[in-house]
Amino acid sequence: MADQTSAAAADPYRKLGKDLLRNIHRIMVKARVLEERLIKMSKSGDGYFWIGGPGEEAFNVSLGLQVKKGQGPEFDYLHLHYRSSAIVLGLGGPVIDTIRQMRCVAGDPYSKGRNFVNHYALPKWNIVPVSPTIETQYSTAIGTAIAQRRVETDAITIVNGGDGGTAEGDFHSCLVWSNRPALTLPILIIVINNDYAISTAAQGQHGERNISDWGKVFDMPARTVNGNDVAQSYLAIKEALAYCRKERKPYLLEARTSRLYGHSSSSGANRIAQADCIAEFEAKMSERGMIAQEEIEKIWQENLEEIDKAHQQVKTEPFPTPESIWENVFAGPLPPSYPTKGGS
Ligand SMILES: Cc1ncc(C[n+]2csc(CCOP(=O)(O)OP(=O)(O)O)c2C)c(N)n1
Repeated sequence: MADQTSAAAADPYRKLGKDLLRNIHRIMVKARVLEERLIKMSKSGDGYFWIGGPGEEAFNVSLGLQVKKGQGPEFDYLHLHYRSSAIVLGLGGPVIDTIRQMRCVAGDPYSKGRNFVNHYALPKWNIVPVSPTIETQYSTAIGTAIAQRRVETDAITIVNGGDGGTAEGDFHSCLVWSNRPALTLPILIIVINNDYAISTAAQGQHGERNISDWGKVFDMPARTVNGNDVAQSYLAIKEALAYCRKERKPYLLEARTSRLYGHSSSSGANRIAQADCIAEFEAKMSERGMIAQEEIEKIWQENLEEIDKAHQQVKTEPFPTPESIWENVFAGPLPPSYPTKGGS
């Protein structure tokens, strides 16, 4: 009996508690329903290219909920990649704005209808523009982290990206710059390892056993976790954030996840038989009596209705005008001397 009681007390799911877990679950479902709608839009011609994060919800929602969100160096900076919708929903971002970016309407607040879907940019929450060029976010992260060393704050810089991209120099620049003893940087360096870079399998690239092993070179804290597991993800993120906030040093966190619809619409975006973090989470919550089957079904239904409504709304919204291409760019309109179509 005593053993059973101590086992229950040690259970990370019980430690996190029913209210938090139910909140995480609701946002994970929202993220999945949103991504599946985006895929449908891409396939039905109601949007264009799709790339996103189905399979990363357990880790990403757990992260989004723990960010210190706001604008300026006293808040966390986010240098994200294109599979981060569940992080933004975890922060409280509305689903309709991602649908706006998918349909490329003028009201898309992240790029005014000009960028790929899931390419967020949001000054009010320090979300630095997501780049389709992979891995550059690990370089820009250095800049905001240096700024955060110059002010009295516990805020940090958070960067995420994929396993394939770690072959590029930007990831290693981030490790080098954040570990200089003269000015260590408060960066949570995240790598989401889904085993593939488009169609290149991990064995085709990685000689290191774990990507987190790169941390050994710098004698920095580093860990690999099961990113499909909510409790493991949430607690690992909590520990890593606390370390970076207090020590003003970097932490390398690798999360192993699924990639449930393949790389992008370019590879078909069809469902793949891999571990599904939401199904696994629902089973764990049910086993512990934290949620009933009817409630689970209701949450899926409510989210479907919310997405439907948002999608219908976005279909009524205008596309950007051709002239607006010159808005929000560093360069002004073309000089009069520039040869235009049919001109000299
Ligand atoms: C600098 C650069 N090189 C190549 C590409 C083409 N590209 C787009 S996504 C991708 C794979 C990235 O794989 P990974 O880093 O594992 O992230 P995942 O897509 O699996 O999340 C590549 C090579 C690119 N966008 N940018």
